Amino acid sequence: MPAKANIGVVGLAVMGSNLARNLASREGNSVAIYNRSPERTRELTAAHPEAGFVASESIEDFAASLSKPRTAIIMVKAGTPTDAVIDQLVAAFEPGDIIVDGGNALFTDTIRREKAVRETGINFVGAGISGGEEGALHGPSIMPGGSAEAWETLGPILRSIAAVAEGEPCVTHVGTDGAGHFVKMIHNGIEYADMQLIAEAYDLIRRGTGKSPAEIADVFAEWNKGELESYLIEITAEVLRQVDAETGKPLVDVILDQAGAKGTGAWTVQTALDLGIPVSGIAEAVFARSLSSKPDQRKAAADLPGPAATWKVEDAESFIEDVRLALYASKIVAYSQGFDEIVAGATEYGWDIRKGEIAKIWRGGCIIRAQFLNRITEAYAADPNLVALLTAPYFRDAISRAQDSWRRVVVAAASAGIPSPAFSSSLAYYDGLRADRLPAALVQGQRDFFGAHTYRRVDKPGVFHTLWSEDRREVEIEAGH
Ligand code: NBP
Repeated sequence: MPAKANIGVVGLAVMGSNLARNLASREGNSVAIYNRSPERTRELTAAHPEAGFVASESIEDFAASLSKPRTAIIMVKAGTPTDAVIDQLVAAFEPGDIIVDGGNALFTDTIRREKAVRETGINFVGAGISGGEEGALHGPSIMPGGSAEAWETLGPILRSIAAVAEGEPCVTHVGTDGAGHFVKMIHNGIEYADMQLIAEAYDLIRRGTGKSPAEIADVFAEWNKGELESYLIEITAEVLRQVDAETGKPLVDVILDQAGAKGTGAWTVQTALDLGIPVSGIAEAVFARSLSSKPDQRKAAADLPGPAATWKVEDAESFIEDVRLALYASKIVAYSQGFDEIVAGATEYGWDIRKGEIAKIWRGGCIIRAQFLNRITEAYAADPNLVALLTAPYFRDAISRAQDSWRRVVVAAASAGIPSPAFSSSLAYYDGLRADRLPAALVQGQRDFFGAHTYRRVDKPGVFHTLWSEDRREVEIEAGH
């Protein structure tokens, strides 16, 4: 009888295989593996004898190959495949065992699954895992939810495989049931915004200065040495430098300009709408991908009038610096909005999420890893109840430095007819937030006019309705407190 494994992986496509290899490479782990189609299991075992996998071709054998409490990470396609595997594991496992879903589940599915599995006495943990296939192999950022009891067993295992940033593993117990997948969803939403902002910056620089993609790659490489330092800025330089082997053109000019999406950005926005949280930067990023992927509409609209395409800035160097600052300010807005959604989700679902810890575990392994996450951790350490991230002293200063540039860039883009939905919506959000008075007063008036929705007054407490069509008197509906 071979020695039992302390951890198992179910689902051996790219993510599961890499995660299993990562687990096997860490001191003290013995890894059991199982996949629905046994060919994948055999291939992985044969390709990586050094991993010493304990391979099974039935879920029963897989369960029997694990030491107790049995702990298995599911890495299958999100949705019904995940439910199917959970059902199989629940049948094969015992109370006290731990089932981890490491796929990209919708957090409400995780809440539902956790509740159902808990009733059997088995622990269920929804764990967001970010970093793509490279991260899974070398060290992802991991966002586990679930019970404190499950975390006791799982914590050391996940710490052993997570990315390390400044000496600390990029994993923390985020909160109960769906908290981990919720935070992973927000991570992805911020990732959408970050990518769109970078794309807008590239587009404006290219059209405004006439620089080539390779020259703009140098600009991004330079930016990556400063406050914008991040994985996405780094890879942007690499993508822009790439030349297409077939045509000799910059690869970015050969790639069809229709961006795909797998849904986590849309989930972030849908959830934000339910929670009433404005995440306009993220929403514009999701919509920009949708717009790009409407070739028929784009073709039909291609001859609609707009400014001539001959726009060039006078001073390329100062424009590029303006774009850099506009990008930084808009990025602060995207993170601030993302953290607002985390706070609202935590309140709605009863999670005790430590915001500073979330920023910390995003510093390594994941797609949005960035130098400035340290500033977010510091901001929440200084004031755990910070009402809006962008009002923290560091970010307030950064936006003060950036705002003139930000406005110039948005004006230039609008005048030149270049779409910059994420830059401009972030600026509008910023101006909305800091406004002394908003035209929401007029909206309330309209609502009261057609729907008797009432309004409150600036000069006295209470709830009021105006008798618009009769004698235009105001009546008090409820006494103020
Ligand atoms: P896929 O999402 O492509 O799923 C393929 C795996 O699901 C295979 O192991 C397949 O088994 C299994 N599977 C399916 Br499909 N239906 C099944 C069923 N009814 N019962 C049992 N197994 C079933 O794999 P992936 O790209 O490695 O991603 C795995 C998870 O990680 C997903 O939830 C994904 O969203 C998430 N994720 C992916 C990335 C990424 O960069 N790819 C990043 C972060 C998270 P088979 O071999 O028998 O068909």
